Amino acid sequence: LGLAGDLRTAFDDGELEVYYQPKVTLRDRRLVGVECLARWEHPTQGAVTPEDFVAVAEHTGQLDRLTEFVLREGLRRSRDWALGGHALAVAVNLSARTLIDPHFPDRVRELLNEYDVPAQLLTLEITEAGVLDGTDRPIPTLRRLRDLGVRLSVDDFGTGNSSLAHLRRLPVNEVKVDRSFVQGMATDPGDLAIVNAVVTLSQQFGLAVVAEGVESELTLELLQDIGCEIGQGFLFSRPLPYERLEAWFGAQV
Ligand code: G
Ligand code: G
Ligand code: NA
Ligand code: MN
Repeated sequence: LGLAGDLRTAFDDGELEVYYQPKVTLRDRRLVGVECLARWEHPTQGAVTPEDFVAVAEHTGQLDRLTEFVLREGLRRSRDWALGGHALAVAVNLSARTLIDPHFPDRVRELLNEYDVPAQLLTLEITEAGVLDGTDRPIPTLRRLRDLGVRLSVDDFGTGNSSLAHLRRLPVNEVKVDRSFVQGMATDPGDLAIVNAVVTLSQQFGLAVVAEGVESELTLELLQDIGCEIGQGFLFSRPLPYERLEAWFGAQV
């Protein structure tokens, strides 16, 4: 596959970039953090989707490099914001196989030290399917990350076949309700019921809940009625290059 070699060059030539999507309070749209999302603009093929290049990275031994690149970018921005007087929480997506890498927690600890960012400002997002793979293999890594003080979030929640009961046994801090349910909740009573159930139970377990894929004012109102506190979606902002994120944030205050 041509993309494999191209990805190697992409790292060296700066074709990879990180975009930042705001997470906001649903009550007053205050910025509470950003999700880091990798982007690759291929010189001839144009934008390659993250699904595609994450798969290429996994199959060509470049996954650690990709993850470290995104972590470094996010931590650098977080540190810069702290120097400017604001704490910026950053969230980075992990692949399932990173969760079974016994060296990963040490790498995270080293990077937090290098960038001098408090662990509490870093959230690692793991998909429900990745963390609940039917085995307990990811749990030691999750525990070690938690012991560092890093926050853990279960992404795309509701799409896997794990139960809310299983969620309670995981050492995680946050649940992100999958955007398919959030997008459907204004028109489909079943989706509304699912979002309601996930939000209510997560709160009873002491977990933060983020609704992803908030695209309309009506959805926002429904989420407020349910008591969901944090959201992310095109209604607030698309993922943005760092300079535009700063402008977006500047316009808020
Ligand atoms: O940004 P976008 O919606 O196109 O992202 C598509 C998918 O790619 C999402 O599921 C997102 O979590 C994933 N993704 C984006 N950046 C990264 C990354 O740096 N690492 C991993 N593993 N997945 C990522
Ligand atoms: O799987 P994950 O949650 O990491 O996916 C993140 C992706 O979701 C990003 O690539 C982002 O572009 C996309 N996304 C974020 N907000 C919205 C939204 O409101 N609507 C849609 N359709 N996609 C969104
Ligand atoms: Na994510
Ligand atoms: Mn998601």
